[in-house]
Amino acid sequence: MVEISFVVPAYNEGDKIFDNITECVNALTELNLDYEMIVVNDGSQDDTYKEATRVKSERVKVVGYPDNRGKGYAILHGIKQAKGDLITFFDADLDLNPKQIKTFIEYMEEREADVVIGSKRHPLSDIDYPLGRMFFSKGYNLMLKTMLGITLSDTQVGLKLFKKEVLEEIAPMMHVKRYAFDVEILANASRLGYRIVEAPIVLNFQRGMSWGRIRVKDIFCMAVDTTAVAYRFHILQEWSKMLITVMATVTAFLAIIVLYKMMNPYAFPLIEYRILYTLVALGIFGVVLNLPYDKFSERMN
Ligand SMILES: Nc1nc2c(ncn2[C@@H]2O[C@H](COP(=O)(O)OP(=O)(O)OP(=O)(O)O)[C@@H](O)[C@H]2O)c(=O)[nH]1
Ligand SMILES: [Mg+2]
Repeated sequence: MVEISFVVPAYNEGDKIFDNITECVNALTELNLDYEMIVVNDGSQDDTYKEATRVKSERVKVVGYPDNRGKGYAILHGIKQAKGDLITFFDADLDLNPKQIKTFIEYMEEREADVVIGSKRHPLSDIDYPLGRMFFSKGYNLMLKTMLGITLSDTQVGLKLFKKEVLEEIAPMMHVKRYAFDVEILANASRLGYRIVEAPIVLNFQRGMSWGRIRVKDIFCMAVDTTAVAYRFHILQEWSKMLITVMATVTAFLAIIVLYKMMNPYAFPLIEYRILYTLVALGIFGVVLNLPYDKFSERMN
């Protein structure tokens, strides 16, 4: 049994992956950790897989599959093969120095945490990160607070440490495989009563362009995926299917009355248009809230 497994998702990281894994191996050896590293090639179109396998270390295992399925899917794939008592998600671009895991392990022990996540907003963090991204991250965090009641200051940092049993319980429940993966894991961990603690990080943004690899489409998909997570957490749990069916039926019935009244102005003289419109609008609102956002987001992914 190894002490700690590093799961490293990698997508089109061919130009850096050899150097980055080598740097990781050196850093973790220096820390004297009993570790394994599972690099998951997430259907890269470049030579990520070939470059990663150039690293000759019995502690490094490179796995993968042909099609790109998203960071979350890659991590779940890696977790299945992990043998450590602790499991770390670690981004391959090395925005974060792997040695920081030492602080995370200390935080886990000292604060009796089940999960330790890095936070750009921790008072002890040292951040070199584009302003636009910082702004976006703050906005996203506000969205999480409103929609999911998540009070963590930052869910998106590419270094997270979990006790194995947390992931054993949560991994089979995961729906999101791409954009809101971290949020879904943390929301589940918190719902199940696991203790999540935030740790400081030193972050050096490595991607040249100020927005890194994030595109407008990614921001849109992230909002959809996050809505899907919130949908599963609140609406799905609180509203029964029967209520949705009744609401849709009543709304359809009222809409028919409105149409009928439009064609026959003297029909139902006691029922006012105002009331009918309000009820139909409320009904539509209720039905829209209950649309299967999770199916939609799965298809987008
Ligand atoms: N963008 C992206 N990254 C993936 C994917 N699958 C795995 N990854 C890996 O997930 C990690 C995080 O992805 P990044 O593109 O760095 O995401 P980010 O850190 O939010 O964005 P940047 O600031 O541009 O680095 C990296 O190790 C990627 O190689 C994928 O489908 N898309
Ligand atoms: Mg990155």
